[in-house]
Amino acid sequence: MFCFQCQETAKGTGCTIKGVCGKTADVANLQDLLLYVMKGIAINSLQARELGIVRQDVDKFVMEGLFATITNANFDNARFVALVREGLALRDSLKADIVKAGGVLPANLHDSATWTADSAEEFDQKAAQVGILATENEDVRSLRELLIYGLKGMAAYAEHAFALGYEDNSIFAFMMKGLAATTDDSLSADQLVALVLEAGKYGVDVMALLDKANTTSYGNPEITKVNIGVRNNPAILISGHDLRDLEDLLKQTEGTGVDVYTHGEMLPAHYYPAFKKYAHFVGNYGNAWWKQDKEFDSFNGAILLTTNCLVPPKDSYKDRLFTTSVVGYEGVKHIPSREAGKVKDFSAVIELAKILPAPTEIETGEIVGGFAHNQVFAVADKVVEAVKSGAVKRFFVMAGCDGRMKSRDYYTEFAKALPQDTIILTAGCAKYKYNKLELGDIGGIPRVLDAGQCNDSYSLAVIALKLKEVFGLDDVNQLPISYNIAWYEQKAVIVLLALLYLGVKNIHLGPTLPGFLSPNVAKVLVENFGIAGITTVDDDMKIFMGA
Ligand code: SF4
Ligand code: SF3
Repeated sequence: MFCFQCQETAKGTGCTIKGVCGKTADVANLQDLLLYVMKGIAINSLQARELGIVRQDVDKFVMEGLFATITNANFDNARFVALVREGLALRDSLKADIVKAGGVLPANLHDSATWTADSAEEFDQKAAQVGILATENEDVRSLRELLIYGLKGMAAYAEHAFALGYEDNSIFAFMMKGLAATTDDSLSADQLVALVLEAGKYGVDVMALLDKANTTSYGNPEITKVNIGVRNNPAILISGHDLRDLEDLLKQTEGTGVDVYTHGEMLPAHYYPAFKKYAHFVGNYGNAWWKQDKEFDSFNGAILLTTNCLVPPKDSYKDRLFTTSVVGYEGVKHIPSREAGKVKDFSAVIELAKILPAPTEIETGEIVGGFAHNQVFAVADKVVEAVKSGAVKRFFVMAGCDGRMKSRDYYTEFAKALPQDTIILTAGCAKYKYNKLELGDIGGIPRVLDAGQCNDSYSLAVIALKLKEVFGLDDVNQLPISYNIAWYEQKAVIVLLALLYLGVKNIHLGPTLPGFLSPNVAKVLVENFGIAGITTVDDDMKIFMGA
């Protein structure tokens, strides 16, 4: 195996024996093979699209397949074997459609579009030849992988929008174009860089689509105090990013005596008006994903993982854990997908929850959030006035991911060290590094404004663009906003590419720069966009505050 897609990759260069995340070599290899098969599908899909053939089943397969290979989403060997088989069959039926429509399949089709097999042994053999290291030139490899990771993040957000009935053919078409491009040896490094930046455009589009899907379905997030204590009822803990799953679960638990709590990235669900009406939607339990090995233990009840980040479960709670959608783990019960027009059936989760004890309290109090674009615009006058009067000197966008590494304590210390006249704008699970600190407020504006999940980083960009307009500036970089972003997995990659597309410069990325950036590709990002890493809190503070 070789995988270097996340921030915790071994030695900062690549996991080669087993993933730091717990992914086995078998699963890593099958994920590589699935990606290879999807590249072949993409090549055929581009030709089919030219003939006017757009197959939703194919687009959906690629979207879900990309999502399934995201860090901490799926560790289930058998699931990937099945997906590879399904992918090969879909690819061949797409080819048949092309021929039926009068198209001629090119004689020199890439191997990914022609290779076929059926047995797990053949899959293993092929997987060993088509991984990341099969691309020998390190800069081409770096750019191809950067593009693929952007596509994975894009696919994740597209999937959430899709679950709510929102889709955009141009986003699917770009996924196919991007995947196919990673098989094209004739592309120059400059052409690959252009594709990576184009991914940023579709990153903006997909986050805008998801924002529309979420706010149309559930209303605009509003300022909300979220309880972090517990009640004395049996309960279900729901984690991940899928709001549709939450909606189905809340409806099915109503009146059953089972409470529902959020964990990790599901916390922002409390900010939506549509979910506030459920009296049994009690609060948020615990912190970011990587603390689940302890927090799932003390929660005592049933747990539902709707998306990443799943950590290989401990035996102490494995029997109480359920996965759904693209998430999977061998030996953990899986809730099947929703049939068209129906709700997902969570009765197995609910029935188990009923016979389990109530959660053990691990903290008490409240956290405040709900500052997505609409809510911030509602208090825009106050914000603008605070900037004009000098009460607010600078905003710090500290969105992104949390993770296990001790070096991430930097973000807690950075938040504490920020001058009192600064405000943190956050989104994603990165917030857990400072959202329980008492950082106070400035004239009633909290010093930590949480816009929501990682995909709601879009909201932060919308807010920045609005401020640019209000202050009559030509360039978003003239605003008193600094970007100190934490990353872990591939959704953060598409958020980063989206920010670059919107023209944001001088983003600091930590706790370490991606291992998949070759020195030359890193140089391109530094020279063109001012991307930088982090150093110490003191030194970085001087840079950010212009001292
Ligand atoms: Fe390693 Fe991260 Fe890949 Fe897991 S996802 S195998 S930790 S690089
Ligand atoms: Fe967190 Fe996985 Fe990235 Fe959605 S839950 S931000 S790490």
